[in-house]
Amino acid sequence: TKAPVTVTVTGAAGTIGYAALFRVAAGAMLGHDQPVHLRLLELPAALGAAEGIAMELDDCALPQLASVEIFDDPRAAFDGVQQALLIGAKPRTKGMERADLLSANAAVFAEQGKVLGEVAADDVRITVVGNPANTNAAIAARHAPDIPRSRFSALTRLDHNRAIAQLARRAEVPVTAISGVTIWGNHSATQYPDIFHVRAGELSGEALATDRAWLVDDFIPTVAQRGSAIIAARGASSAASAANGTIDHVQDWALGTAGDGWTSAAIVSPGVYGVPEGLVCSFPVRSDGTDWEIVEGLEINDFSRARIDASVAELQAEIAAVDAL
Ligand code: NAX
Repeated sequence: TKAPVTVTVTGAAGTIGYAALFRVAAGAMLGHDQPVHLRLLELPAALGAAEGIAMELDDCALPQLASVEIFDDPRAAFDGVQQALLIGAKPRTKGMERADLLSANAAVFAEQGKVLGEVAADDVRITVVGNPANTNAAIAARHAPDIPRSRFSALTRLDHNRAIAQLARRAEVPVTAISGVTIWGNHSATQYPDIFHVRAGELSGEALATDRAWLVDDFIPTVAQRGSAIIAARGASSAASAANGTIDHVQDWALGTAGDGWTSAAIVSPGVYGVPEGLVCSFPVRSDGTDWEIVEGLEINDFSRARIDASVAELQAEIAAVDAL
Protein backbone atom coordinates (compact mmCIF):
# COMPACT_ATOMS: atom_id res chain seq x y z
CA THR A 1 0.00 0.00 0.00
CA LYS A 2 1.11 3.54 -0.81
CA ALA A 3 1.90 6.25 1.76
CA PRO A 4 -0.92 8.81 1.97
CA VAL A 5 -0.52 12.13 0.11
CA THR A 6 -1.38 15.27 2.08
CA VAL A 7 -3.84 17.46 0.18
CA THR A 8 -4.86 20.89 1.53
CA VAL A 9 -7.94 22.55 0.05
CA THR A 10 -8.52 26.24 0.83
CA GLY A 11 -12.04 27.62 0.53
CA ALA A 12 -13.10 24.07 1.33
CA ALA A 13 -16.64 25.04 2.33
CA GLY A 14 -17.25 27.05 -0.84
CA THR A 15 -19.14 25.72 -3.85
CA ILE A 16 -16.06 24.55 -5.76
CA GLY A 17 -14.58 23.05 -2.60
CA TYR A 18 -17.77 21.09 -1.94
CA ALA A 19 -17.79 19.77 -5.50
CA ALA A 20 -14.09 18.85 -5.41
CA LEU A 21 -13.56 17.28 -1.99
CA PHE A 22 -15.65 14.15 -2.43
CA ARG A 23 -14.02 13.28 -5.75
CA VAL A 24 -10.54 13.93 -4.37
CA ALA A 25 -11.35 11.72 -1.37
CA ALA A 26 -12.73 9.02 -3.68
CA GLY A 27 -9.47 8.80 -5.66
CA ALA A 28 -10.50 10.66 -8.83
CA MET A 29 -7.52 13.01 -8.57
CA LEU A 30 -4.49 11.00 -7.47
CA GLY A 31 -5.69 7.48 -8.22
CA HIS A 32 -8.02 4.92 -6.69
CA ASP A 33 -5.08 3.17 -5.02
CA GLN A 34 -3.67 6.36 -3.46
CA PRO A 35 -4.65 7.18 0.15
CA VAL A 36 -5.04 10.88 0.99
CA HIS A 37 -4.90 13.00 4.12
CA LEU A 38 -7.38 15.82 3.52
CA ARG A 39 -6.86 19.22 5.14
CA LEU A 40 -9.68 21.74 4.88
CA LEU A 41 -8.69 25.41 5.33
CA GLU A 42 -11.47 27.95 5.81
CA LEU A 43 -12.13 31.37 7.24
CA PRO A 44 -13.34 31.24 10.87
CA ALA A 45 -16.92 32.09 9.79
CA ALA A 46 -17.08 28.98 7.58
CA LEU A 47 -15.62 26.46 10.05
CA GLY A 48 -19.09 25.16 10.95
CA ALA A 49 -19.82 24.45 7.31
CA ALA A 50 -16.43 22.72 7.01
CA GLU A 51 -17.35 20.54 10.02
CA GLY A 52 -20.49 19.48 8.20
CA ILE A 53 -18.50 18.58 5.08
CA ALA A 54 -16.07 16.56 7.19
CA MET A 55 -19.05 14.67 8.65
CA GLU A 56 -20.32 13.92 5.15
CA LEU A 57 -16.85 12.78 4.07
CA ASP A 58 -16.86 10.36 7.04
CA ASP A 59 -20.27 9.14 5.96
CA CYS A 60 -18.96 8.10 2.55
CA ALA A 61 -16.69 5.51 4.22
CA LEU A 62 -14.18 6.01 1.42
CA PRO A 63 -11.39 3.39 1.44
CA GLN A 64 -8.60 5.82 0.45
CA LEU A 65 -9.54 8.66 2.80
CA ALA A 66 -6.90 8.33 5.53
CA SER A 67 -7.95 11.43 7.53
CA VAL A 68 -9.87 14.72 7.41
CA GLU A 69 -8.80 17.75 9.43
CA ILE A 70 -10.17 21.29 9.58
CA PHE A 71 -8.13 24.49 10.02
CA ASP A 72 -8.49 28.25 10.07
CA ASP A 73 -4.72 28.73 10.41
CA PRO A 74 -2.79 28.47 7.11
CA ARG A 75 0.45 27.49 8.89
CA ALA A 76 -1.14 24.41 10.42
CA ALA A 77 -3.14 23.58 7.27
CA PHE A 78 -0.06 23.75 5.01
CA ASP A 79 2.35 21.94 7.35
CA GLY A 80 3.80 19.12 5.21
CA VAL A 81 1.34 19.72 2.36
CA GLN A 82 2.12 17.97 -0.94
CA GLN A 83 -0.84 19.08 -3.06
CA ALA A 84 -2.14 22.57 -2.23
CA LEU A 85 -5.40 23.51 -3.95
CA LEU A 86 -5.82 27.24 -3.36
CA ILE A 87 -9.50 27.70 -4.15
CA GLY A 88 -10.52 30.23 -1.49
CA ALA A 89 -10.25 33.89 -2.44
CA LYS A 90 -11.93 37.19 -1.65
CA PRO A 91 -14.90 37.62 -3.95
CA ARG A 92 -15.60 40.88 -5.73
CA THR A 93 -18.30 42.70 -3.80
CA LYS A 94 -20.57 45.54 -4.80
CA GLY A 95 -18.77 48.78 -5.51
CA MET A 96 -15.35 47.12 -5.47
CA GLU A 97 -12.96 48.23 -8.20
CA ARG A 98 -10.79 45.67 -9.97
CA ALA A 99 -7.72 47.20 -8.31
CA ASP A 100 -9.33 46.65 -4.88
CA LEU A 101 -9.97 43.01 -5.73
CA LEU A 102 -6.38 42.58 -6.92
CA SER A 103 -4.89 44.13 -3.79
CA ALA A 104 -7.20 42.28 -1.36
CA ASN A 105 -6.23 38.97 -2.92
CA ALA A 106 -2.57 39.92 -3.31
CA ALA A 107 -2.40 40.23 0.48
CA VAL A 108 -4.00 36.78 0.98
CA PHE A 109 -1.79 35.03 -1.58
CA ALA A 110 1.39 36.78 -0.41
CA GLU A 111 0.73 35.41 3.07
CA GLN A 112 -0.19 31.92 1.84
CA GLY A 113 2.90 31.84 -0.42
CA LYS A 114 5.13 32.84 2.47
CA VAL A 115 3.67 30.19 4.77
CA LEU A 116 3.88 27.51 2.08
CA GLY A 117 7.56 28.39 1.63
CA GLU A 118 8.10 27.83 5.34
CA VAL A 119 6.12 24.68 6.07
CA ALA A 120 5.13 22.80 2.87
CA ALA A 121 6.67 19.43 1.99
CA ASP A 122 9.75 19.43 -0.29
CA ASP A 123 7.69 17.96 -3.13
CA VAL A 124 4.77 20.43 -2.82
CA ARG A 125 2.70 21.27 -5.92
CA ILE A 126 0.48 24.35 -5.78
CA THR A 127 -2.61 24.95 -7.91
CA VAL A 128 -4.33 28.33 -7.66
CA VAL A 129 -8.02 28.41 -8.58
CA GLY A 130 -9.18 31.51 -6.67
CA ASN A 131 -9.38 34.60 -8.86
CA PRO A 132 -7.57 36.52 -10.21
CA ALA A 133 -5.88 33.10 -10.41
CA ASN A 134 -2.83 33.86 -12.58
CA THR A 135 -1.77 36.92 -10.63
CA ASN A 136 -2.55 35.28 -7.28
CA ALA A 137 -0.19 32.46 -8.27
CA ALA A 138 2.50 34.93 -9.36
CA ILE A 139 2.25 36.71 -5.99
CA ALA A 140 2.38 33.45 -4.02
CA ALA A 141 5.45 32.32 -6.00
CA ARG A 142 7.24 35.62 -5.34
CA HIS A 143 6.75 35.19 -1.60
CA ALA A 144 8.09 31.64 -1.51
CA PRO A 145 11.65 32.00 -2.81
CA ASP A 146 12.60 28.55 -1.46
CA ILE A 147 9.96 26.73 -3.53
CA PRO A 148 11.00 26.20 -7.17
CA ARG A 149 8.95 28.36 -9.57
CA SER A 150 7.90 25.24 -11.44
CA ARG A 151 5.76 24.13 -8.47
CA PHE A 152 3.26 26.99 -8.89
CA SER A 153 0.38 26.89 -11.33
CA ALA A 154 -3.00 28.47 -11.92
CA LEU A 155 -6.04 26.76 -13.34
CA THR A 156 -6.94 27.19 -17.04
CA ARG A 157 -8.00 23.56 -17.44
CA LEU A 158 -11.67 24.49 -17.14
CA ASP A 159 -11.22 26.84 -20.12
CA HIS A 160 -9.32 24.09 -21.97
CA ASN A 161 -12.12 21.59 -21.34
CA ARG A 162 -14.72 24.15 -22.43
CA ALA A 163 -12.82 24.58 -25.73
CA ILE A 164 -12.70 20.80 -26.27
CA ALA A 165 -16.45 20.52 -25.72
CA GLN A 166 -17.21 23.34 -28.18
CA LEU A 167 -14.87 21.83 -30.82
CA ALA A 168 -16.36 18.36 -30.45
CA ARG A 169 -19.81 19.79 -31.04
CA ARG A 170 -18.67 21.84 -34.04
CA ALA A 171 -16.78 18.94 -35.69
CA GLU A 172 -19.46 16.42 -34.68
CA VAL A 173 -16.92 14.08 -33.07
CA PRO A 174 -16.59 12.73 -29.52
CA VAL A 175 -14.49 14.78 -27.09
CA THR A 176 -11.91 11.98 -27.17
CA ALA A 177 -11.24 12.79 -30.87
CA ILE A 178 -10.06 16.34 -30.01
CA SER A 179 -6.38 17.08 -29.40
CA GLY A 180 -3.95 20.00 -29.72
CA VAL A 181 -6.07 22.70 -28.04
CA THR A 182 -4.20 25.46 -26.20
CA ILE A 183 -5.48 28.16 -23.87
CA TRP A 184 -3.00 31.06 -23.86
CA GLY A 185 -2.77 33.95 -21.42
CA ASN A 186 -4.93 34.94 -18.47
CA HIS A 187 -7.90 33.07 -16.96
CA SER A 188 -10.19 35.97 -17.88
CA ALA A 189 -12.18 37.19 -20.86
CA THR A 190 -8.90 38.00 -22.67
CA GLN A 191 -7.78 34.36 -22.71
CA TYR A 192 -7.08 32.99 -26.19
CA PRO A 193 -8.27 29.48 -27.08
CA ASP A 194 -5.97 28.50 -30.00
CA ILE A 195 -7.28 25.90 -32.46
CA PHE A 196 -4.59 26.21 -35.14
CA HIS A 197 -2.83 23.00 -33.97
CA VAL A 198 -6.01 21.06 -33.29
CA ARG A 199 -7.02 17.64 -34.63
CA ALA A 200 -10.76 17.07 -34.48
CA GLY A 201 -11.26 13.57 -35.84
CA GLU A 202 -10.61 13.88 -39.61
CA LEU A 203 -10.62 17.68 -39.47
CA SER A 204 -7.72 20.02 -38.72
CA GLY A 205 -8.04 23.18 -36.66
CA GLU A 206 -6.74 25.11 -39.69
CA ALA A 207 -9.70 23.83 -41.69
CA LEU A 208 -12.17 24.74 -38.92
CA ALA A 209 -10.56 28.20 -38.68
CA THR A 210 -11.23 29.00 -42.36
CA ASP A 211 -14.72 29.95 -41.13
CA ARG A 212 -13.40 33.12 -39.48
CA ALA A 213 -16.87 34.37 -38.56
CA TRP A 214 -17.45 31.20 -36.50
CA LEU A 215 -13.98 31.42 -34.93
CA VAL A 216 -14.12 35.12 -34.03
CA ASP A 217 -17.81 35.64 -33.25
CA ASP A 218 -18.79 32.24 -31.88
CA PHE A 219 -16.02 29.89 -30.72
CA ILE A 220 -13.60 32.31 -29.02
CA PRO A 221 -16.25 34.36 -27.16
CA THR A 222 -18.21 31.24 -26.19
CA VAL A 223 -15.13 29.76 -24.51
CA ALA A 224 -13.83 33.02 -23.03
CA GLN A 225 -17.20 34.15 -21.66
CA ARG A 226 -18.55 30.77 -20.63
CA GLY A 227 -18.24 31.65 -16.94
CA SER A 228 -20.63 34.60 -17.37
CA ALA A 229 -23.05 32.45 -19.40
CA ILE A 230 -23.14 29.88 -16.57
CA ILE A 231 -23.85 32.60 -14.00
CA ALA A 232 -26.66 33.99 -16.18
CA ALA A 233 -28.22 30.54 -16.63
CA ARG A 234 -27.63 28.97 -13.21
CA GLY A 235 -27.67 32.03 -11.00
CA ALA A 236 -24.36 30.86 -9.54
CA SER A 237 -20.85 30.51 -10.92
CA SER A 238 -19.32 27.32 -12.33
CA ALA A 239 -18.67 24.92 -9.50
CA ALA A 240 -18.77 21.24 -10.52
CA SER A 241 -17.02 21.97 -13.82
CA ALA A 242 -14.40 24.09 -12.04
CA ALA A 243 -13.84 21.27 -9.53
CA ASN A 244 -13.57 18.82 -12.43
CA GLY A 245 -10.99 21.03 -14.17
CA THR A 246 -8.97 21.26 -10.96
CA ILE A 247 -8.97 17.48 -10.58
CA ASP A 248 -7.94 16.98 -14.25
CA HIS A 249 -5.14 19.54 -13.81
CA VAL A 250 -3.65 17.93 -10.69
CA GLN A 251 -4.11 14.42 -12.08
CA ASP A 252 -2.18 15.25 -15.26
CA TRP A 253 0.51 17.06 -13.30
CA ALA A 254 0.97 14.32 -10.68
CA LEU A 255 0.42 11.22 -12.82
CA GLY A 256 1.59 12.56 -16.22
CA THR A 257 -0.09 13.47 -19.51
CA ALA A 258 -0.67 10.70 -22.06
CA GLY A 259 1.64 10.24 -25.07
CA ASP A 260 2.80 13.35 -26.91
CA GLY A 261 -0.49 15.17 -26.39
CA TRP A 262 -0.77 18.30 -24.29
CA THR A 263 -3.11 20.26 -22.09
CA SER A 264 -3.23 23.86 -20.84
CA ALA A 265 -2.06 25.24 -17.51
CA ALA A 266 -0.91 28.65 -16.32
CA ILE A 267 2.67 28.43 -15.08
CA VAL A 268 5.51 30.84 -14.39
CA SER A 269 6.85 31.94 -17.78
CA PRO A 270 10.52 31.18 -18.38
CA GLY A 271 10.37 33.82 -21.15
CA VAL A 272 9.16 31.70 -24.09
CA TYR A 273 6.58 32.43 -26.82
CA GLY A 274 7.10 36.17 -26.25
CA VAL A 275 5.71 35.99 -22.69
CA PRO A 276 7.88 37.97 -20.24
CA GLU A 277 9.64 35.94 -17.56
CA GLY A 278 7.82 35.70 -14.22
CA LEU A 279 4.24 36.21 -15.46
CA VAL A 280 1.94 33.28 -14.70
CA CYS A 281 0.57 32.65 -18.17
CA SER A 282 -1.37 29.76 -19.68
CA PHE A 283 0.70 27.67 -22.12
CA PRO A 284 0.48 24.32 -23.90
CA VAL A 285 2.01 21.93 -21.35
CA ARG A 286 2.70 18.27 -20.73
CA SER A 287 3.87 16.50 -17.59
CA ASP A 288 6.03 13.45 -16.95
CA GLY A 289 4.46 13.13 -13.51
CA THR A 290 6.82 15.55 -11.80
CA ASP A 291 6.92 18.94 -13.55
CA TRP A 292 4.99 20.79 -16.22
CA GLU A 293 7.01 21.22 -19.40
CA ILE A 294 5.98 23.82 -22.00
CA VAL A 295 5.43 22.35 -25.48
CA GLU A 296 7.85 24.43 -27.54
CA GLY A 297 8.16 25.09 -31.24
CA LEU A 298 4.48 25.57 -32.10
CA GLU A 299 4.04 28.01 -34.94
CA ILE A 300 2.15 31.13 -33.87
CA ASN A 301 0.44 32.93 -36.75
CA ASP A 302 -0.42 36.65 -36.77
CA PHE A 303 -4.02 35.97 -35.73
CA SER A 304 -2.84 34.09 -32.63
CA ARG A 305 0.06 36.46 -31.88
CA ALA A 306 -2.21 39.49 -31.54
CA ARG A 307 -4.56 37.68 -29.17
CA ILE A 308 -1.80 36.17 -27.01
CA ASP A 309 -0.17 39.62 -26.77
CA ALA A 310 -3.44 41.22 -25.65
CA SER A 311 -3.91 38.70 -22.82
CA VAL A 312 -0.25 38.98 -21.77
CA ALA A 313 -0.65 42.78 -21.66
CA GLU A 314 -3.54 42.28 -19.21
CA LEU A 315 -1.36 40.02 -17.03
CA GLN A 316 1.35 42.71 -16.99
CA ALA A 317 -1.23 45.34 -16.04
CA GLU A 318 -2.48 43.16 -13.15
CA ILE A 319 1.01 42.74 -11.70
CA ALA A 320 1.71 46.45 -12.20
CA ALA A 321 -1.52 47.33 -10.37
CA VAL A 322 -0.51 45.12 -7.44
CA ASP A 323 3.01 46.56 -7.38
CA ALA A 324 1.61 50.09 -7.36
CA LEU A 325 -0.38 49.45 -4.17
P1 NAX B 1 -17.35 30.52 -2.83
O1 NAX B 1 -17.53 31.95 -2.47
O2 NAX B 1 -18.50 29.60 -2.90
O3 NAX B 1 -16.28 29.86 -1.83
C1 NAX B 1 -15.10 30.47 -1.48
C2 NAX B 1 -14.72 29.96 -0.10
O4 NAX B 1 -13.41 30.40 0.18
C3 NAX B 1 -15.63 30.48 1.01
O5 NAX B 1 -16.12 29.40 1.77
C4 NAX B 1 -14.71 31.37 1.86
O6 NAX B 1 -15.01 31.33 3.22
C5 NAX B 1 -13.34 30.76 1.54
N1 NAX B 1 -12.21 31.68 1.69
C6 NAX B 1 -12.11 32.97 1.30
N2 NAX B 1 -10.91 33.46 1.61
C7 NAX B 1 -10.21 32.45 2.19
C8 NAX B 1 -8.91 32.35 2.73
N3 NAX B 1 -8.08 33.40 2.75
N4 NAX B 1 -8.53 31.16 3.24
C9 NAX B 1 -9.36 30.10 3.24
N5 NAX B 1 -10.62 30.15 2.76
C10 NAX B 1 -11.03 31.31 2.23
O7 NAX B 1 -16.56 30.56 -4.22
P2 NAX B 1 -16.37 29.39 -5.29
O8 NAX B 1 -17.50 29.42 -6.25
O9 NAX B 1 -16.04 28.12 -4.61
O10 NAX B 1 -15.10 29.94 -6.09
C11 NAX B 1 -13.83 30.00 -5.49
C12 NAX B 1 -12.87 30.79 -6.36
O11 NAX B 1 -12.68 30.16 -7.62
C13 NAX B 1 -13.35 32.21 -6.69
O12 NAX B 1 -12.26 33.11 -6.54
C14 NAX B 1 -13.74 32.10 -8.15
O13 NAX B 1 -13.67 33.34 -8.82
C15 NAX B 1 -12.71 31.12 -8.65
N6 NAX B 1 -12.97 30.44 -9.93
C16 NAX B 1 -11.91 30.12 -10.70
C17 NAX B 1 -12.03 29.39 -11.87
C18 NAX B 1 -10.83 29.04 -12.69
O14 NAX B 1 -11.01 28.39 -13.72
N7 NAX B 1 -9.61 29.42 -12.33
C19 NAX B 1 -13.35 28.98 -12.38
C20 NAX B 1 -14.42 28.99 -11.33
C21 NAX B 1 -14.34 30.10 -10.32
O15 NAX B 1 -14.89 31.26 -10.88
